Amino acid sequence: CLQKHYSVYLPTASVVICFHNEEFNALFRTVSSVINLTPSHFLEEVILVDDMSEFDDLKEKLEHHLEKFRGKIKLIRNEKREGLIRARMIGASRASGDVLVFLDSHCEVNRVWLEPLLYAINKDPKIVVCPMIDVINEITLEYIPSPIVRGTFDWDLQFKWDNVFSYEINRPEGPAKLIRSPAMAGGIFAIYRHYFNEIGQYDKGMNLWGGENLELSLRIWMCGGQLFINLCSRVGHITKKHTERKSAVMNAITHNYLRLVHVWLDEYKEEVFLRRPGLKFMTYGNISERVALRKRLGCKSFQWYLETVFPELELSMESRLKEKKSF
Ligand code: UD2
Ligand code: MN
Repeated sequence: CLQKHYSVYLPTASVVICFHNEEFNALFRTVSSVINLTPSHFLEEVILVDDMSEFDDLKEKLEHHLEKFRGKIKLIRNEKREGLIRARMIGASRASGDVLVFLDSHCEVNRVWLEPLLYAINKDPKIVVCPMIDVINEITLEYIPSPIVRGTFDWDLQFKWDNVFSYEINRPEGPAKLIRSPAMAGGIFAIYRHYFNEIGQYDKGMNLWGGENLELSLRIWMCGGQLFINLCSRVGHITKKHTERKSAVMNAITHNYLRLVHVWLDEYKEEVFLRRPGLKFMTYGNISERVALRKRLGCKSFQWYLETVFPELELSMESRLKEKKSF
């Protein structure tokens, strides 16, 4: 990766960072690492979206400290808590760079983190690309590089990191830099701004936290795009243990998952209900706009996704028997 030189003629980026009650130092470090380690001709702006934080030092003190980055920073304050999904859409709507780069508010980017992402998108605007996400220890802030992994999930719709097949890395033309990933973790990725709008941004009916990563991953793959991890771009992220999630967040996760299940999983939603039968009878709001979007974009079936992108996701015995019968 270090040998690769990138042209100065790459698209520009708007970096969008949403935060709710973030530690001042973590947020400030995220912003300053972006400003210091991104060549300024690629960085259109950093857009901070304060999702109704209550912490005092995120008010005047933050504005005071951001003064030194004047010209590159836009700070938007939500008037009510929107949740990270709608907050990102608010940030994206104010962006003017060619590419949107989303970051969590407790990250640290590395040298040459952005160029590989822009380079991939410049080649194909329907490529959505994530960096390798390294772990920053929550207590010690030790920086721990991650091994090469790809993003997947199980039928509980839990996102996880999985091994990458060696043929994905060792290509006849040399070691690959882009690894196909069935899903993204959600927090850190780059997408061409017009493409983000064209494929329907996010589901604005999703609340607070959770599920949007999987929804976007399925939408990208099923509707004609591709999702990759670029091994030459590395961003550290403070991984927090969510020991006790508030019940509002738990409710949002269920609500958001149900929305994506009903829009994207077709008959395979039964796999999810098989594991959590209670979900089958729960409400999830109005999804007609998202169903219409899927139709308008002419997206492929979830079966196609399983066969083509993620054949490793195993079906339950019950469904396999059903499949055999219909065969
Ligand atoms: C992961 C993603 C995260 C998001 C989430 C699922 C990474 C590194 N992180 O969880 O980006 O996709 O999965 O939804 O892939 N925030 C708000 N408003 C809220 C809640 C959160 O602005 O109501 C902000 C928060 O301050 C942070 C970001 O959203 O900057 C993500 O939240 P997180 O760090 O709690 O999510 P994480 O890393 O556990
Ligand atoms: Mn995070």
